[in-house]
Amino acid sequence: MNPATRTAWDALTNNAARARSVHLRDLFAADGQRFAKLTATWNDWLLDYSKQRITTADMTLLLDLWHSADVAGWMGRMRGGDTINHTEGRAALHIALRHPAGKGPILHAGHDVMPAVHAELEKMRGFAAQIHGRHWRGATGEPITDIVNIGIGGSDLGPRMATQALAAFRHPEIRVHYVANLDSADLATTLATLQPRTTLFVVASKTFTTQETMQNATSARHWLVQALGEGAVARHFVAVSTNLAEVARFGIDPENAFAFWDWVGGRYSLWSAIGLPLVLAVGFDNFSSMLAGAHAMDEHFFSAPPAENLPALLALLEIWNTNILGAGNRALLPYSQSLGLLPRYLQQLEMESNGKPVDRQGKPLTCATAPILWGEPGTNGQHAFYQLIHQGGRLIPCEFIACKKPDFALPGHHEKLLANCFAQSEALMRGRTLDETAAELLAGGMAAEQVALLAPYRSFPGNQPSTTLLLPRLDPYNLGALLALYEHKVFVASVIWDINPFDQWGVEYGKQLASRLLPVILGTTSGEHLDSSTAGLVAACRKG
Ligand code: G6Q
Repeated sequence: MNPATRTAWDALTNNAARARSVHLRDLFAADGQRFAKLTATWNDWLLDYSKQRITTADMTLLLDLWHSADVAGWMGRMRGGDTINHTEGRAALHIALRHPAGKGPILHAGHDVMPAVHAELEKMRGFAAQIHGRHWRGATGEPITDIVNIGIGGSDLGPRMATQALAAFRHPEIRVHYVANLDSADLATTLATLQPRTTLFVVASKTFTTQETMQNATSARHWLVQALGEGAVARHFVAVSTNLAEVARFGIDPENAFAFWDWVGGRYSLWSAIGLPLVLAVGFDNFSSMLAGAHAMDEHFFSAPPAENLPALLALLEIWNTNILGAGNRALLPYSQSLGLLPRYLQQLEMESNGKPVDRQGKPLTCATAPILWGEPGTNGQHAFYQLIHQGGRLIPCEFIACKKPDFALPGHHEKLLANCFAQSEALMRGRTLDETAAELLAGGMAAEQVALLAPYRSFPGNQPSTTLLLPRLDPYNLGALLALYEHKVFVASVIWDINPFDQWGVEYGKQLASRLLPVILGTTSGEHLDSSTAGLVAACRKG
Protein backbone atom coordinates (compact mmCIF):
# COMPACT_ATOMS: atom_id res chain seq x y z
CA MET A 1 0.00 0.00 0.00
CA ASN A 2 1.31 3.43 -0.95
CA PRO A 3 2.66 4.88 2.34
CA ALA A 4 1.32 8.31 1.47
CA THR A 5 -2.25 6.99 1.77
CA ARG A 6 -1.82 6.04 5.43
CA THR A 7 -3.39 8.24 8.11
CA ALA A 8 -0.17 8.36 10.15
CA TRP A 9 1.69 9.58 7.06
CA ASP A 10 -0.79 12.41 6.68
CA ALA A 11 -0.41 13.40 10.29
CA LEU A 12 3.39 13.36 9.94
CA THR A 13 3.23 15.45 6.78
CA ASN A 14 1.09 17.97 8.64
CA ASN A 15 3.95 18.30 11.12
CA ALA A 16 6.51 18.91 8.43
CA ALA A 17 6.35 22.73 8.35
CA ARG A 18 6.72 23.00 12.13
CA ALA A 19 9.50 20.38 12.13
CA ARG A 20 11.42 22.25 9.43
CA SER A 21 11.31 25.57 11.25
CA VAL A 22 12.18 24.47 14.79
CA HIS A 23 15.82 24.66 15.96
CA LEU A 24 17.43 21.78 17.81
CA ARG A 25 18.96 24.07 20.40
CA ASP A 26 15.43 25.26 21.28
CA LEU A 27 14.20 21.69 21.58
CA PHE A 28 17.03 20.96 24.03
CA ALA A 29 16.40 24.18 25.95
CA ALA A 30 12.71 23.37 26.26
CA ASP A 31 13.15 19.89 27.70
CA GLY A 32 15.86 18.90 30.17
CA GLN A 33 14.80 15.26 29.78
CA ARG A 34 15.30 15.18 26.03
CA PHE A 35 18.28 12.82 26.13
CA ALA A 36 16.48 10.41 28.47
CA LYS A 37 13.38 10.44 26.28
CA LEU A 38 15.08 10.03 22.92
CA THR A 39 17.65 7.32 23.55
CA ALA A 40 17.42 3.55 23.42
CA THR A 41 19.70 0.82 24.70
CA TRP A 42 20.39 -2.77 23.79
CA ASN A 43 22.87 -4.86 25.78
CA ASP A 44 25.58 -2.30 26.46
CA TRP A 45 24.83 -0.27 23.34
CA LEU A 46 23.41 3.23 23.36
CA LEU A 47 21.47 4.84 20.51
CA ASP A 48 21.16 8.58 21.04
CA TYR A 49 18.70 10.16 18.62
CA SER A 50 17.95 13.19 20.77
CA LYS A 51 19.87 15.35 18.26
CA GLN A 52 17.36 14.47 15.54
CA ARG A 53 14.86 17.23 14.71
CA ILE A 54 12.06 15.26 16.21
CA THR A 55 9.71 15.41 19.21
CA THR A 56 8.18 12.62 21.26
CA ALA A 57 4.85 13.43 19.57
CA ASP A 58 6.48 12.89 16.15
CA MET A 59 7.87 9.59 17.41
CA THR A 60 4.37 8.48 18.40
CA LEU A 61 3.15 9.15 14.85
CA LEU A 62 6.10 7.26 13.39
CA LEU A 63 5.25 4.31 15.63
CA ASP A 64 1.66 4.48 14.31
CA LEU A 65 3.14 4.23 10.84
CA TRP A 66 5.07 1.09 11.89
CA HIS A 67 1.80 -0.50 13.04
CA SER A 68 -0.28 0.57 10.06
CA ALA A 69 2.34 -0.77 7.63
CA ASP A 70 2.12 -4.14 9.44
CA VAL A 71 5.89 -4.37 9.92
CA ALA A 72 5.32 -7.19 12.43
CA GLY A 73 3.43 -9.18 9.78
CA TRP A 74 6.29 -8.74 7.30
CA MET A 75 8.80 -9.81 9.94
CA GLY A 76 6.79 -13.02 10.31
CA ARG A 77 6.81 -13.52 6.54
CA MET A 78 10.57 -13.11 6.44
CA ARG A 79 11.08 -15.60 9.28
CA GLY A 80 8.62 -18.04 7.78
CA GLY A 81 10.57 -18.27 4.50
CA ASP A 82 7.79 -16.70 2.39
CA THR A 83 8.68 -15.50 -1.10
CA ILE A 84 9.09 -11.90 0.03
CA ASN A 85 11.48 -11.26 -2.87
CA HIS A 86 8.52 -11.67 -5.19
CA THR A 87 10.15 -10.29 -8.36
CA GLU A 88 12.79 -13.03 -8.26
CA GLY A 89 10.48 -15.63 -6.73
CA ARG A 90 12.75 -16.06 -3.69
CA ALA A 91 12.67 -16.01 0.07
CA ALA A 92 15.13 -13.81 2.01
CA LEU A 93 16.39 -16.04 4.78
CA HIS A 94 19.79 -14.60 5.69
CA ILE A 95 18.70 -14.89 9.34
CA ALA A 96 19.02 -18.69 8.94
CA LEU A 97 22.75 -18.30 8.26
CA ARG A 98 23.32 -17.18 11.86
CA HIS A 99 20.63 -19.27 13.53
CA PRO A 100 22.36 -21.45 16.16
CA ALA A 101 22.25 -25.23 16.07
CA GLY A 102 19.66 -26.72 18.41
CA LYS A 103 17.40 -23.66 18.31
CA GLY A 104 14.77 -25.22 16.08
CA PRO A 105 14.20 -25.37 12.34
CA ILE A 106 13.94 -22.59 9.77
CA LEU A 107 11.73 -23.68 6.93
CA HIS A 108 12.07 -22.95 3.26
CA ALA A 109 9.55 -24.55 0.91
CA GLY A 110 8.63 -26.94 3.72
CA HIS A 111 12.21 -28.07 4.40
CA ASP A 112 14.44 -27.20 7.33
CA VAL A 113 17.47 -25.34 5.91
CA MET A 114 19.48 -25.56 9.12
CA PRO A 115 21.22 -28.93 8.53
CA ALA A 116 22.62 -27.68 5.20
CA VAL A 117 23.64 -24.33 6.74
CA HIS A 118 25.55 -26.00 9.56
CA ALA A 119 27.12 -28.60 7.26
CA GLU A 120 28.56 -25.78 5.15
CA LEU A 121 29.81 -23.94 8.24
CA GLU A 122 31.53 -27.16 9.36
CA LYS A 123 33.17 -27.44 5.95
CA MET A 124 34.45 -23.85 6.32
CA ARG A 125 35.74 -24.61 9.80
CA GLY A 126 37.59 -27.70 8.51
CA PHE A 127 39.10 -25.83 5.59
CA ALA A 128 40.30 -22.96 7.78
CA ALA A 129 41.86 -25.48 10.20
CA GLN A 130 43.79 -27.01 7.29
CA ILE A 131 45.07 -23.63 6.09
CA HIS A 132 45.91 -22.31 9.56
CA GLY A 133 47.44 -25.63 10.61
CA ARG A 134 49.61 -25.58 7.47
CA HIS A 135 48.16 -28.96 6.44
CA TRP A 136 46.77 -27.61 3.17
CA ARG A 137 49.83 -27.32 0.95
CA GLY A 138 50.28 -25.68 -2.42
CA ALA A 139 51.41 -27.64 -5.48
CA THR A 140 55.08 -27.40 -4.47
CA GLY A 141 54.39 -28.56 -0.90
CA GLU A 142 54.62 -25.13 0.71
CA PRO A 143 51.95 -23.83 3.11
CA ILE A 144 49.59 -21.07 2.01
CA THR A 145 50.41 -17.58 3.29
CA ASP A 146 48.20 -15.39 1.07
CA ILE A 147 44.53 -15.65 0.17
CA VAL A 148 43.08 -13.64 -2.72
CA ASN A 149 39.29 -13.33 -2.77
CA ILE A 150 38.07 -12.68 -6.30
CA GLY A 151 34.49 -11.42 -6.26
CA ILE A 152 32.50 -8.21 -6.68
CA GLY A 153 29.54 -6.46 -5.08
CA GLY A 154 27.91 -8.72 -2.53
CA SER A 155 30.67 -11.29 -3.07
CA ASP A 156 33.33 -8.77 -2.05
CA LEU A 157 32.14 -5.83 0.05
CA GLY A 158 31.02 -7.78 3.14
CA PRO A 159 34.11 -9.91 3.77
CA ARG A 160 36.40 -7.07 2.68
CA MET A 161 34.78 -4.62 5.13
CA ALA A 162 34.70 -7.16 7.97
CA THR A 163 38.34 -8.19 7.44
CA GLN A 164 39.33 -4.56 7.96
CA ALA A 165 36.89 -4.10 10.83
CA LEU A 166 38.38 -7.06 12.68
CA ALA A 167 42.01 -6.14 12.01
CA ALA A 168 42.74 -6.54 15.72
CA PHE A 169 41.72 -10.22 15.48
CA ARG A 170 43.73 -11.19 12.40
CA HIS A 171 45.56 -14.49 12.11
CA PRO A 172 49.26 -13.58 12.33
CA GLU A 173 50.47 -15.71 9.42
CA ILE A 174 47.74 -15.30 6.81
CA ARG A 175 47.27 -12.24 4.64
CA VAL A 176 43.93 -11.82 2.87
CA HIS A 177 43.61 -9.67 -0.25
CA TYR A 178 40.51 -8.65 -2.18
CA VAL A 179 40.29 -8.16 -5.94
CA ALA A 180 37.02 -6.91 -7.42
CA ASN A 181 37.56 -4.47 -10.26
CA LEU A 182 37.62 -5.48 -13.89
CA ASP A 183 40.36 -2.90 -14.32
CA SER A 184 43.50 -5.02 -14.62
CA ALA A 185 45.23 -2.66 -12.17
CA ASP A 186 43.37 -4.33 -9.32
CA LEU A 187 44.53 -7.89 -10.00
CA ALA A 188 47.93 -6.94 -11.42
CA THR A 189 48.97 -4.83 -8.44
CA THR A 190 47.80 -7.53 -6.03
CA LEU A 191 49.61 -10.34 -7.84
CA ALA A 192 52.79 -8.26 -8.02
CA THR A 193 53.21 -8.73 -4.27
CA LEU A 194 52.54 -12.51 -4.25
CA GLN A 195 54.19 -15.84 -4.99
CA PRO A 196 52.12 -18.46 -6.87
CA ARG A 197 53.53 -21.27 -4.63
CA THR A 198 52.00 -19.81 -1.46
CA THR A 199 48.83 -18.14 -2.83
CA LEU A 200 45.29 -19.52 -2.72
CA PHE A 201 42.45 -17.95 -4.72
CA VAL A 202 38.86 -17.96 -3.49
CA VAL A 203 36.59 -17.32 -6.47
CA ALA A 204 33.39 -16.00 -4.93
CA SER A 205 30.35 -15.56 -7.13
CA LYS A 206 26.75 -16.47 -6.45
CA THR A 207 26.03 -16.94 -10.15
CA PHE A 208 29.58 -17.79 -11.27
CA THR A 209 28.89 -15.87 -14.47
CA THR A 210 29.69 -12.29 -13.42
CA GLN A 211 31.97 -10.79 -16.06
CA GLU A 212 34.39 -9.06 -13.67
CA THR A 213 34.90 -12.09 -11.46
CA MET A 214 35.23 -14.55 -14.31
CA GLN A 215 37.80 -12.33 -16.06
CA ASN A 216 39.84 -11.85 -12.89
CA ALA A 217 39.62 -15.58 -12.09
CA THR A 218 40.74 -16.49 -15.61
CA SER A 219 43.71 -14.12 -15.42
CA ALA A 220 44.65 -15.38 -11.96
CA ARG A 221 44.44 -18.96 -13.20
CA HIS A 222 46.73 -18.05 -16.12
CA TRP A 223 49.25 -16.45 -13.72
CA LEU A 224 49.27 -19.60 -11.59
CA VAL A 225 49.41 -22.08 -14.47
CA GLN A 226 52.30 -20.20 -16.11
CA ALA A 227 54.34 -20.61 -12.95
CA LEU A 228 53.25 -24.01 -11.66
CA GLY A 229 51.43 -25.83 -14.48
CA GLU A 230 47.83 -26.91 -15.01
CA GLY A 231 47.99 -29.53 -12.27
CA ALA A 232 48.42 -26.81 -9.62
CA VAL A 233 44.90 -25.40 -10.03
CA ALA A 234 43.27 -27.87 -7.62
CA ARG A 235 45.60 -26.86 -4.76
CA HIS A 236 45.37 -23.11 -5.40
CA PHE A 237 41.72 -22.45 -6.30
CA VAL A 238 38.57 -22.89 -4.27
CA ALA A 239 35.14 -21.47 -5.06
CA VAL A 240 32.07 -20.15 -3.28
CA SER A 241 28.87 -20.24 -5.31
CA THR A 242 25.27 -21.34 -5.67
CA ASN A 243 26.14 -22.54 -9.20
CA LEU A 244 28.30 -25.61 -8.64
CA ALA A 245 27.94 -26.74 -12.28
CA GLU A 246 29.71 -23.57 -13.49
CA VAL A 247 32.36 -24.00 -10.76
CA ALA A 248 33.19 -27.46 -12.15
CA ARG A 249 33.25 -26.08 -15.70
CA PHE A 250 35.84 -23.50 -14.62
CA GLY A 251 38.05 -26.40 -13.49
CA ILE A 252 37.68 -26.11 -9.73
CA ASP A 253 37.28 -29.45 -7.96
CA PRO A 254 33.68 -29.63 -6.56
CA GLU A 255 35.30 -30.95 -3.36
CA ASN A 256 36.84 -27.49 -3.02
CA ALA A 257 33.60 -25.62 -3.59
CA PHE A 258 31.53 -24.06 -0.83
CA ALA A 259 27.83 -23.69 -1.44
CA PHE A 260 25.12 -21.24 -0.52
CA TRP A 261 21.53 -20.88 -1.67
CA ASP A 262 19.30 -18.71 -3.82
CA TRP A 263 17.42 -17.51 -0.72
CA VAL A 264 20.56 -15.57 0.27
CA GLY A 265 20.82 -12.21 -1.52
CA GLY A 266 24.34 -11.18 -2.57
CA ARG A 267 24.45 -8.19 -0.22
CA TYR A 268 23.12 -10.34 2.64
CA SER A 269 25.63 -13.15 2.08
CA LEU A 270 28.55 -12.30 4.38
CA TRP A 271 27.17 -14.85 6.88
CA SER A 272 27.35 -17.69 4.35
CA ALA A 273 30.39 -19.28 2.68
CA ILE A 274 30.95 -15.83 1.11
CA GLY A 275 32.50 -15.16 4.55
CA LEU A 276 35.22 -17.76 3.83
CA PRO A 277 38.04 -15.20 3.31
CA LEU A 278 37.02 -13.59 6.59
CA VAL A 279 37.19 -16.98 8.31
CA LEU A 280 40.68 -17.39 6.90
CA ALA A 281 41.61 -13.87 8.05
CA VAL A 282 40.35 -14.03 11.64
CA GLY A 283 39.68 -17.71 12.37
CA PHE A 284 36.45 -19.66 12.58
CA ASP A 285 35.81 -18.90 16.27
CA ASN A 286 35.76 -15.16 15.59
CA PHE A 287 33.48 -15.72 12.60
CA SER A 288 31.19 -17.75 14.88
CA SER A 289 31.10 -14.88 17.38
CA MET A 290 30.11 -12.56 14.56
CA LEU A 291 27.24 -14.91 13.66
CA ALA A 292 26.24 -15.02 17.35
CA GLY A 293 26.15 -11.21 17.52
CA ALA A 294 24.02 -11.06 14.38
CA HIS A 295 21.66 -13.66 15.81
CA ALA A 296 21.36 -11.71 19.06
CA MET A 297 20.35 -8.65 17.02
CA ASP A 298 17.83 -10.82 15.09
CA GLU A 299 16.28 -11.84 18.41
CA HIS A 300 16.13 -8.22 19.55
CA PHE A 301 14.56 -7.20 16.23
CA PHE A 302 11.93 -9.93 16.35
CA SER A 303 11.00 -9.40 20.00
CA ALA A 304 11.50 -5.78 21.15
CA PRO A 305 8.57 -3.36 20.89
CA PRO A 306 9.17 -0.78 18.14
CA ALA A 307 9.85 2.08 20.56
CA GLU A 308 12.82 0.12 21.96
CA ASN A 309 13.77 -1.71 18.79
CA LEU A 310 17.02 -0.32 17.37
CA PRO A 311 16.51 -1.32 13.72
CA ALA A 312 12.94 0.03 13.89
CA LEU A 313 14.07 3.34 15.38
CA LEU A 314 16.78 3.83 12.74
CA ALA A 315 14.27 3.07 9.98
CA LEU A 316 11.65 5.45 11.38
CA LEU A 317 14.24 8.23 11.67
CA GLU A 318 15.21 7.60 8.06
CA ILE A 319 11.57 7.98 7.01
CA TRP A 320 11.33 11.17 9.07
CA ASN A 321 14.45 12.73 7.58
CA THR A 322 13.76 11.59 4.01
CA ASN A 323 10.04 12.01 3.65
CA ILE A 324 9.12 14.64 6.22
CA LEU A 325 12.19 16.90 6.39
CA GLY A 326 13.12 16.23 2.75
CA ALA A 327 16.76 15.23 3.18
CA GLY A 328 18.12 13.50 0.09
CA ASN A 329 21.19 12.07 1.72
CA ARG A 330 22.69 10.73 4.93
CA ALA A 331 26.32 10.88 6.08
CA LEU A 332 27.67 7.81 7.83
CA LEU A 333 30.57 8.87 10.03
CA PRO A 334 32.20 6.05 11.99
CA TYR A 335 34.82 7.32 14.43
CA SER A 336 36.66 4.07 13.89
CA GLN A 337 39.40 3.43 11.36
CA SER A 338 38.47 -0.24 11.49
CA LEU A 339 34.97 0.64 10.22
CA GLY A 340 36.49 2.59 7.35
CA LEU A 341 34.76 0.44 4.73
CA LEU A 342 31.38 0.46 6.47
CA PRO A 343 30.03 3.42 4.44
CA ARG A 344 30.87 1.58 1.22
CA TYR A 345 29.30 -1.64 2.46
CA LEU A 346 26.15 0.16 3.61
CA GLN A 347 25.96 2.06 0.34
CA GLN A 348 25.28 -1.27 -1.30
CA LEU A 349 23.05 -2.64 1.45
CA GLU A 350 20.88 0.47 1.67
CA MET A 351 20.96 1.97 -1.82
CA GLU A 352 20.75 -1.31 -3.75
CA SER A 353 18.00 -2.58 -1.47
CA ASN A 354 15.82 0.49 -1.20
CA GLY A 355 16.70 2.59 -4.25
CA LYS A 356 13.55 1.45 -6.07
CA PRO A 357 10.99 3.17 -8.33
CA VAL A 358 7.83 1.09 -7.84
CA ASP A 359 5.90 -0.42 -4.96
CA ARG A 360 5.14 -4.09 -4.37
CA GLN A 361 2.19 -3.83 -6.79
CA GLY A 362 4.40 -2.41 -9.54
CA LYS A 363 2.90 1.10 -9.20
CA PRO A 364 5.21 4.14 -9.34
CA LEU A 365 6.11 5.37 -5.87
CA THR A 366 4.95 8.82 -4.94
CA CYS A 367 7.50 9.34 -2.17
CA ALA A 368 11.29 9.37 -2.00
CA THR A 369 13.00 6.16 -0.85
CA ALA A 370 16.63 5.38 0.08
CA PRO A 371 18.66 8.56 0.52
CA ILE A 372 22.15 8.80 -0.95
CA LEU A 373 24.46 7.34 1.65
CA TRP A 374 27.99 8.61 1.84
CA GLY A 375 30.72 9.02 4.42
CA GLU A 376 34.22 8.42 5.68
CA PRO A 377 35.68 7.66 9.07
CA GLY A 378 36.29 10.49 11.50
CA THR A 379 38.38 12.34 12.22
CA ASN A 380 39.69 12.26 8.61
CA GLY A 381 36.45 13.63 7.19
CA GLN A 382 36.64 16.63 9.54
CA HIS A 383 39.68 17.83 7.58
CA ALA A 384 37.87 17.47 4.29
CA PHE A 385 34.11 17.55 3.70
CA TYR A 386 32.73 18.50 7.15
CA GLN A 387 33.01 22.14 6.09
CA LEU A 388 29.98 21.64 3.85
CA ILE A 389 28.04 19.83 6.59
CA HIS A 390 28.64 22.78 8.93
CA GLN A 391 28.16 25.70 6.58
CA GLY A 392 27.11 24.43 3.13
CA GLY A 393 23.42 25.10 3.74
CA ARG A 394 22.17 21.59 2.99
CA LEU A 395 20.22 19.29 5.22
CA ILE A 396 22.56 16.37 5.92
CA PRO A 397 21.41 13.95 8.61
CA CYS A 398 24.57 12.46 10.13
CA GLU A 399 25.06 9.09 11.75
CA PHE A 400 28.00 8.87 14.12
CA ILE A 401 29.29 5.51 15.30
CA ALA A 402 31.80 5.34 18.14
CA CYS A 403 33.20 2.67 20.43
CA LYS A 404 33.88 3.18 24.13
CA LYS A 405 37.07 1.13 23.92
CA PRO A 406 39.73 1.27 21.19
CA ASP A 407 40.67 -1.72 19.01
CA PHE A 408 44.37 -1.12 19.59
CA ALA A 409 45.64 0.14 22.93
CA LEU A 410 47.94 3.00 21.96
CA PRO A 411 47.79 5.56 24.77
CA GLY A 412 46.53 9.06 24.01
CA HIS A 413 44.42 8.30 20.94
CA HIS A 414 41.00 7.11 21.95
CA GLU A 415 39.89 9.91 24.29
CA LYS A 416 40.77 12.43 21.59
CA LEU A 417 38.85 10.43 19.01
CA LEU A 418 35.74 10.38 21.22
CA ALA A 419 36.11 14.08 22.04
CA ASN A 420 36.13 14.89 18.33
CA CYS A 421 33.11 12.70 17.63
CA PHE A 422 30.92 14.14 20.38
CA ALA A 423 32.12 17.71 19.73
CA GLN A 424 31.07 17.43 16.10
CA SER A 425 27.55 16.26 16.87
CA GLU A 426 27.25 18.98 19.53
CA ALA A 427 28.42 21.69 17.13
CA LEU A 428 26.17 20.44 14.33
CA MET A 429 23.23 20.56 16.70
CA ARG A 430 23.89 23.93 18.39
CA GLY A 431 25.59 25.93 15.71
CA ARG A 432 27.05 29.30 16.72
CA THR A 433 25.01 32.46 16.28
CA LEU A 434 26.40 35.71 14.95
CA ASP A 435 26.25 37.24 18.44
CA GLU A 436 27.99 34.28 20.03
CA THR A 437 30.69 34.40 17.36
CA ALA A 438 31.18 38.14 17.79
CA ALA A 439 31.38 37.80 21.57
CA GLU A 440 33.94 35.03 21.28
CA LEU A 441 36.10 36.98 18.82
CA LEU A 442 35.97 40.14 20.96
CA ALA A 443 36.88 38.12 24.04
CA GLY A 444 39.85 36.75 22.07
CA GLY A 445 41.11 40.30 21.57
CA MET A 446 40.01 40.98 18.00
CA ALA A 447 39.26 44.60 17.11
CA ALA A 448 35.55 45.43 16.84
CA GLU A 449 35.89 46.40 13.17
CA GLN A 450 37.46 43.07 12.29
CA VAL A 451 34.83 41.25 14.31
CA ALA A 452 32.03 42.88 12.34
CA LEU A 453 33.77 41.87 9.13
CA LEU A 454 34.56 38.27 10.04
CA ALA A 455 31.73 37.14 12.33
CA PRO A 456 29.34 36.20 9.48
CA TYR A 457 31.94 33.88 8.00
CA ARG A 458 32.67 32.28 11.35
CA SER A 459 29.06 31.65 12.44
CA PHE A 460 27.34 28.31 12.07
CA PRO A 461 23.61 27.69 11.56
CA GLY A 462 23.60 24.34 13.41
CA ASN A 463 20.30 22.41 13.45
CA GLN A 464 21.97 19.62 11.48
CA PRO A 465 20.34 16.42 12.78
CA SER A 466 22.42 13.49 13.95
CA THR A 467 22.24 10.11 15.63
CA THR A 468 25.08 8.64 17.66
CA LEU A 469 25.44 4.92 18.11
CA LEU A 470 27.84 4.08 20.91
CA LEU A 471 29.16 0.52 21.08
CA PRO A 472 31.21 -0.94 23.93
CA ARG A 473 33.97 -2.09 21.54
CA LEU A 474 34.39 -3.37 18.02
CA ASP A 475 34.75 -7.12 18.39
CA PRO A 476 33.31 -9.90 16.19
CA TYR A 477 30.13 -10.16 18.27
CA ASN A 478 29.35 -6.44 18.15
CA LEU A 479 30.28 -6.20 14.48
CA GLY A 480 27.83 -9.01 13.69
CA ALA A 481 25.11 -7.24 15.65
CA LEU A 482 25.89 -3.91 13.96
CA LEU A 483 25.58 -5.34 10.46
CA ALA A 484 22.37 -7.21 11.33
CA LEU A 485 21.02 -3.95 12.79
CA TYR A 486 21.43 -2.25 9.41
CA GLU A 487 19.98 -5.23 7.49
CA HIS A 488 16.82 -5.08 9.58
CA LYS A 489 16.67 -1.29 9.45
CA VAL A 490 16.68 -1.52 5.65
CA PHE A 491 13.91 -4.12 5.80
CA VAL A 492 11.67 -2.02 8.06
CA ALA A 493 12.08 1.04 5.83
CA SER A 494 11.26 -1.09 2.77
CA VAL A 495 8.05 -2.32 4.40
CA ILE A 496 6.96 1.23 5.15
CA TRP A 497 7.82 2.36 1.62
CA ASP A 498 6.12 -0.83 0.35
CA ILE A 499 9.04 -1.89 -1.85
CA ASN A 500 10.94 -5.12 -2.44
CA PRO A 501 14.42 -4.58 -0.95
CA PHE A 502 15.79 -7.92 -2.15
CA ASP A 503 15.97 -7.53 -5.92
CA GLN A 504 18.48 -5.40 -7.89
CA TRP A 505 17.38 -4.89 -11.47
CA GLY A 506 19.74 -1.95 -11.86
CA VAL A 507 22.70 -4.26 -11.23
CA GLU A 508 21.38 -6.83 -13.69
CA TYR A 509 20.91 -4.06 -16.30
CA GLY A 510 24.57 -3.07 -15.94
CA LYS A 511 25.64 -6.68 -16.50
CA GLN A 512 23.50 -6.80 -19.68
CA LEU A 513 24.64 -3.45 -21.13
CA ALA A 514 28.37 -4.18 -21.08
CA SER A 515 27.96 -7.51 -22.86
CA ARG A 516 26.06 -5.75 -25.64
CA LEU A 517 28.77 -3.16 -26.22
CA LEU A 518 31.81 -5.43 -25.91
CA PRO A 519 31.60 -6.79 -29.52
CA VAL A 520 31.57 -3.19 -30.80
CA ILE A 521 34.71 -2.36 -28.82
CA LEU A 522 36.33 -5.57 -30.04
CA GLY A 523 35.37 -4.60 -33.60
CA THR A 524 33.36 -7.76 -34.29
CA THR A 525 30.06 -5.85 -34.59
CA SER A 526 29.44 -2.45 -36.10
CA GLY A 527 28.32 0.38 -33.86
CA GLU A 528 25.78 1.76 -36.33
CA HIS A 529 22.91 1.41 -33.88
CA LEU A 530 24.69 3.50 -31.21
CA ASP A 531 23.99 7.12 -30.29
CA SER A 532 26.65 9.55 -31.47
CA SER A 533 28.24 9.97 -28.06
CA THR A 534 28.68 6.25 -27.37
CA ALA A 535 29.81 5.64 -30.96
CA GLY A 536 32.27 8.54 -30.67
CA LEU A 537 33.78 7.20 -27.44
CA VAL A 538 34.20 3.72 -28.92
CA ALA A 539 35.74 5.15 -32.09
CA ALA A 540 38.19 7.29 -30.08
CA CYS A 541 39.38 4.18 -28.20
CA ARG A 542 39.70 2.12 -31.33
CA LYS A 543 41.91 4.80 -32.92
CA GLY A 544 44.30 4.28 -29.96
C1 G6Q B 1 24.06 -8.01 -4.50
C2 G6Q B 1 24.03 -7.81 -5.93
C3 G6Q B 1 25.39 -7.71 -6.59
C4 G6Q B 1 26.10 -9.05 -6.70
C5 G6Q B 1 27.29 -8.90 -7.65
C6 G6Q B 1 28.09 -10.17 -7.78
O1 G6Q B 1 23.10 -8.11 -3.79
O2 G6Q B 1 23.25 -8.77 -6.53
O3 G6Q B 1 26.23 -6.82 -5.95
O4 G6Q B 1 26.53 -9.50 -5.46
O5 G6Q B 1 26.82 -8.49 -8.90
O6 G6Q B 1 27.29 -11.22 -8.24
P1 G6Q B 1 27.82 -12.68 -8.17
O7 G6Q B 1 28.04 -13.05 -6.75
O8 G6Q B 1 26.77 -13.52 -8.82
O9 G6Q B 1 29.13 -12.71 -8.92
